[in-house]
Amino acid sequence: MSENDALERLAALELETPSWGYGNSGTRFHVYPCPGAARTVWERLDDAALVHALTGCCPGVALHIPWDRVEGWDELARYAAERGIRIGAINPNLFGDDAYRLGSVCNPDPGVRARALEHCRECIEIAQRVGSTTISLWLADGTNYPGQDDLRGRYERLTAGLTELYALLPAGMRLLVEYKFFEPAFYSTDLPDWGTAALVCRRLGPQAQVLVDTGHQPQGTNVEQIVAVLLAEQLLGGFHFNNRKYADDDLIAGSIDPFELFRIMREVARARATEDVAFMIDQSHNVEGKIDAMIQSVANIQTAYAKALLVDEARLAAAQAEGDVLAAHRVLLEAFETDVRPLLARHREALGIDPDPVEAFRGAGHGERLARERGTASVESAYEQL
Ligand code: RM4
Ligand code: MN
Ligand code: MN
Repeated sequence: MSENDALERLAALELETPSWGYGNSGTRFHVYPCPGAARTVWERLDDAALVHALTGCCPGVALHIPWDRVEGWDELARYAAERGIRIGAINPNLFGDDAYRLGSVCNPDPGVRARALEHCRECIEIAQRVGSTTISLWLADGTNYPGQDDLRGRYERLTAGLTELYALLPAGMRLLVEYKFFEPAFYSTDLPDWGTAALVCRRLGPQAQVLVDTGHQPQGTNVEQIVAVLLAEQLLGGFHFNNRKYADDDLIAGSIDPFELFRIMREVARARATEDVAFMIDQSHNVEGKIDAMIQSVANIQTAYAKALLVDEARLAAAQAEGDVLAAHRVLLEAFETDVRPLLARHREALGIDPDPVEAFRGAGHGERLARERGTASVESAYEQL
């Protein structure tokens, strides 16, 4: 692809950042408060707007309900618009309530299941109020011990609950179904993998699609192959980008394994899928800064995508057809090894932003300013945050 075509495709890539990535978060061991971290949803929107201003490609911010609940949704949507951003995916929270000890939509108690559905209904209403067309659903449902509950019974409750939820979706609204193979449940998870998520989405209908969180796969999983198959089946609804080393670590995207991110973005580039897929970041930074780490993630995803766009498709197809295994592999490596910094600098120049948005954030002293304005919040418990 020519540089100009690559620039055009790059300009079409929009990434949504998560409100929960801007507040204090930690592990179950401790939360180290970050000076200047956002304390309210309004401040989280301010930070998302700053990320957009510095990167030029993050106009959406995802909300988690009830973490981001406000009285006036119209006011919140207006507040976002005034800062040049919009509210993106609405994430129902079906794990942060005592009632959900044994699950939400798969709970053996019909009363708890009804409560979970009512929360989802409210989230759909919120989405409509703030002009969002995406509900992003992750269930923490599962069991910890063999025999704790009936696996088939739970699957029936899952499909019945999501069928009810699907029926509530207005036209034009999508339900993204996220899977994760373990945690918080350690024996079985009700939506453990892409296959189960895809089966459920097929059952529900075209408004339901799978969400691939890059940190939610067992070690060694070929994530790009999952992406390729879901794209082929028109079942890929979106991504939650982050990186992991061991589990659902939520580290900076592309920090541990940039080659994997490149391979994933290559499938996206090959399918020309940037319009139909929601590209979202799902990270929470515990020991690094919040905003610069988010910007670094955005830059890493753009870098991976730019490299993916440079794959010489004609030479690759020829090598594959000839069965020249090494030549085909080397075509991919050639793109991965290309220095795309000049290309990204051109892209950012055209937008009128700094070619290094992380340095721009740091050089302008935003971190120090926010620490002065907001101080350092005291955080009582990790459990109250994420
Ligand atoms: C989960 C999952 C969800 C996210 C929560 C906070 O592991 O990734 O997408 O909303 O964490
Ligand atoms: Mn996620
Ligand atoms: Mn996760």
